[in-house]
Amino acid sequence: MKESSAANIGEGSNEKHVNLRKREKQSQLLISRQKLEMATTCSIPMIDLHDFPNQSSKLMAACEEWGCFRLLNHHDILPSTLMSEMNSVAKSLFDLPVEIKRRNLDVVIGSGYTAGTEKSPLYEAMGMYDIPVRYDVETFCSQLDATPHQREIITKYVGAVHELLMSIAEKLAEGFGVKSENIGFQNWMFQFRMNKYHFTPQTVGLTGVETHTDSGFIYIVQIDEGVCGLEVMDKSGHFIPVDPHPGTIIVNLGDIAKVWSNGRFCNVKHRVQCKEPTIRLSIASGLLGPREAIEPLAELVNIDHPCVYVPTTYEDYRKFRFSKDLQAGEALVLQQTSSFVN
Ligand SMILES: O=C(O)CCC(=O)C(=O)O
Repeated sequence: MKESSAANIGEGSNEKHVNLRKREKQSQLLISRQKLEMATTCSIPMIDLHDFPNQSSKLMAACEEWGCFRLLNHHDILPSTLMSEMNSVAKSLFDLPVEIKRRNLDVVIGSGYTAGTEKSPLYEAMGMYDIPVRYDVETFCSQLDATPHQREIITKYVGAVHELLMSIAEKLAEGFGVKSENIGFQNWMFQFRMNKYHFTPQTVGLTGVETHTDSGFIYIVQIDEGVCGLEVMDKSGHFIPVDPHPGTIIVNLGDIAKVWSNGRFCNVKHRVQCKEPTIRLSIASGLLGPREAIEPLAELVNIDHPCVYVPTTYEDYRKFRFSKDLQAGEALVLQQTSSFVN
């Protein structure tokens, strides 16, 4: 009796195991097919926000293979009118006298107003770091003498883009079978940055921003509707242009996404090249990481996949990367656990 019931239990669990393996195989096959499709079309993947959970495996494949994608159907959260209004506000804020723009002070190195550095002479930027804890929209607007209309647009935009980042982060957690409520993305640090590239006929062919990875988790980049220039590096080391595509927005994964996913996600290398003799604007908003230590998701660490990175806080990692002047993800190699260091 005991034996037979043990045998029945064994049969049932065996069947479950076979089904599980079958499903795992099917989803691996699907991801491989999607990776192949992406590699052969030579353009970054497109993810439709309206088509979840159907697009979940496509999203995960995009994050593993490219570390970036175009997002479609995000307008319920971030309407296109708000995006173009924000673009106009950014344009007019960059037109302010430099002594006003300089009031946008750094919270950490490089987070506030910056213009024409030795490495990036064509680049100018303004931003808020760790909103709303260490730099809030009100302070930013007051320092820049923003009009009531500009304040309204910036406030709405920052709120919408944060909501969109939450929605993407949630889908990434779900893709790993993890409940996003347990992660607390809401409390993660959040940054907003407006970029201006002073491109002229003389600068065509030059670099606007050097090859780099983003240090945080995920970034939404609104690129100038009419001006090309952004390029992302594919797995083979070639730069692929990411030109404006109406109705879409770019999402990039940074170094913290690679840590969080225990090395599975790609922290995309990217740069901005001057391709047209025209001023170019972009607006980047990033979910950076938790205030406490970040380490690989426990669900992704097991005997076959040991923990790749030592725990660190986002800010310590950011400082470390900056102090070593390793801006293209190389600093992450120095954060690997002893089992990964040669
Ligand atoms: O301007 C762009 O298109 C991209 C900006 C960028 O590289 C960044 O925000 O990290």
